[in-house]
Amino acid sequence: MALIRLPFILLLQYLVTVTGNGDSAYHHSLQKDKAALLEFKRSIFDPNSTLSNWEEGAHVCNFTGIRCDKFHHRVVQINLTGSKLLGKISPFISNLTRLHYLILDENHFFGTIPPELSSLQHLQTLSLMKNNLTGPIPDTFSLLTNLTFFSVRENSLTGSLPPTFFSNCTTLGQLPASLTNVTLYNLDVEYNLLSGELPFYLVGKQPTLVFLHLSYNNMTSHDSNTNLNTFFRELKNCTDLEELELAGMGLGGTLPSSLDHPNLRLLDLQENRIFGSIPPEMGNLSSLIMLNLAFNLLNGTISEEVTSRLSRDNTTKTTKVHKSA
Ligand SMILES: *[C@@H]1O[C@H](CO)[C@@H](O)[C@H](O)[C@H]1NC(C)=O
Ligand SMILES: *[C@@H]1O[C@H](CO)[C@@H](O)[C@H](O)[C@H]1NC(C)=O
Ligand SMILES: *[C@@H]1O[C@H](CO)[C@@H](O)[C@H](O)[C@H]1NC(C)=O
Ligand SMILES: *[C@@H]1O[C@H](CO)[C@@H](O)[C@H](O)[C@H]1NC(C)=O
Ligand SMILES: *[C@@H]1O[C@H](CO)[C@@H](O)[C@H](O)[C@H]1NC(C)=O
Ligand SMILES: *[C@@H]1O[C@H](CO)[C@@H](O)[C@H](O)[C@H]1NC(C)=O
Ligand SMILES: *[C@@H]1O[C@H](CO)[C@@H](O)[C@H](O)[C@H]1NC(C)=O
Ligand SMILES: *[C@@H]1O[C@H](CO)[C@@H](O)[C@H](O)[C@H]1NC(C)=O
Ligand SMILES: *[C@@H]1O[C@H](CO)[C@@H](O)[C@H](O)[C@H]1NC(C)=O
Ligand SMILES: *[C@@H]1O[C@H](CO)[C@@H](O)[C@H](O)[C@H]1NC(C)=O
Ligand SMILES: *[C@@H]1O[C@H](CO)[C@@H](O)[C@H](O)[C@H]1NC(C)=O
Ligand SMILES: CC(=O)N[C@H]1CO[C@H](CO)[C@@H](O)[C@@H]1O
Repeated sequence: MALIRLPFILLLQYLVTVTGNGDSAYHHSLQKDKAALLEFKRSIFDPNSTLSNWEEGAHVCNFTGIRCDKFHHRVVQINLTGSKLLGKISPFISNLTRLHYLILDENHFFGTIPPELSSLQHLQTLSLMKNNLTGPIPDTFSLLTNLTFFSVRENSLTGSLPPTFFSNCTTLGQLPASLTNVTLYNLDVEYNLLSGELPFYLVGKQPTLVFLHLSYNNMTSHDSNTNLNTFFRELKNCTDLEELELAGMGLGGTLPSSLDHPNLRLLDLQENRIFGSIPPEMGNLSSLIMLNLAFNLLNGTISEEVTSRLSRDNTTKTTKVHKSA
């Protein structure tokens, strides 16, 4: 009998062991998420006690600003918008490997963006707007292939947009099919100190862009700030584009003669050094409701095609077009 029973007992043991491991694996991961959040908390000053329930004794899925998946296995969201937090963003956040949303808008985070965040493979939204962050956007962010929403507007970031940003395919020669599905639709880096050339390489590879906001940085156009056509040519691939903001950068060049974005509603090019005339083809932008070309070096007149298109909406600003003698 003993000989017959033995395999059965072994089998039972095996099943118990496997099940036990599964549960404790999740428990272990959630404990790691919690430890990372407590570490994150240690590096910030929290004058409004927003994080007062972030304690060893509490359940991590009950922490203010935190959301777990429905099974309470892992933390998937951090949203601490407008919480008056002051401090550095701890690299320990990168241990929350199931995170989908990281939103720290409207706080007083300073220091650099930890490059370690690039290990958050599931990240879809990364929003750090209205803080005091400095330094570059880490090169390694090209690894965040599931990102759809990226905003760092209103910080003090420097450097240029990394050439491989969101499109780690330079080594493959051509765009792999999987990457054409990368659905980055919002890229907003406005009001920083970013320099370098307008990211023409990026827009060609991100056909899903809907909002592209680059205004008030220190970028230049192609050929030592004389050629806007390279950028606009690559931008043609972004057929879903609705908003393009490139204001306040002293960009040099002429307006492209053809702009074919059927959904473009907003085009803000004010405060640049764009010269030449305004092509009548601008009137073909059938969805355009806001065009701002103020404070440039444009001459000539705005054709009727353009004005009639835009007169539907009184927020349109095509004013201050310099007329040469
Ligand atoms: C900060 O705390 C005060 C009083 O406790 C509260 O009235 C206020 O809404 C809090 N502000 C934020 C941003 O949480
Ligand atoms: C979360 O907090 C509520 C009360 O605030 C409590 O009823 C619930 O059991 C807590 N959840 C966990 C998982 O601890
Ligand atoms: C994040 O929190 C803010 C303030 O509570 C809220 O307005 C916003 O909708 C939240 N964002 C997401 C994606 O849940
Ligand atoms: C950024 O830092 C400056 C100076 O340190 C401070 O005056 C300003 O209030 C800070 N802004 C934010 C959004 O924290
Ligand atoms: C990325 O997103 C796709 C589509 O939503 C999903 O199938 C895939 O599992 C995601 N990858 C990661 C690492 O989250
Ligand atoms: C591109 O991805 C490969 C592996 O997927 C990685 O080894 C390499 O470092 C990435 N390159 C950049 C610039 O992120
Ligand atoms: C890319 O999108 C196409 C069509 O939307 C879909 O058939 C395909 O499975 C997607 N590929 C990946 C890797 O998600
Ligand atoms: C833009 O799209 C065209 C045609 O779809 C394609 O040939 C070209 O390679 C794309 N540009 C980039 C930079 O991917
Ligand atoms: C802007 O960029 C130019 C070179 O393109 C550089 O000389 C200048 O210092 C930059 N200004 C700032 C404020 O970064
Ligand atoms: C506009 O300026 C260009 C040179 O920048 C000149 O060639 C052209 O004749 C001017 N057009 C008008 C209408 O003044
Ligand atoms: C624009 O039009 C709206 C309603 O059509 C009106 O309420 C608003 O006062 C107008 N603004 C200006 C600047 O004329
Ligand atoms: C387990 C693990 O990944 N721990 C890492 C958490 O994040 C810190 C800071 O990046 C790393 O030093 C740990 O190795």
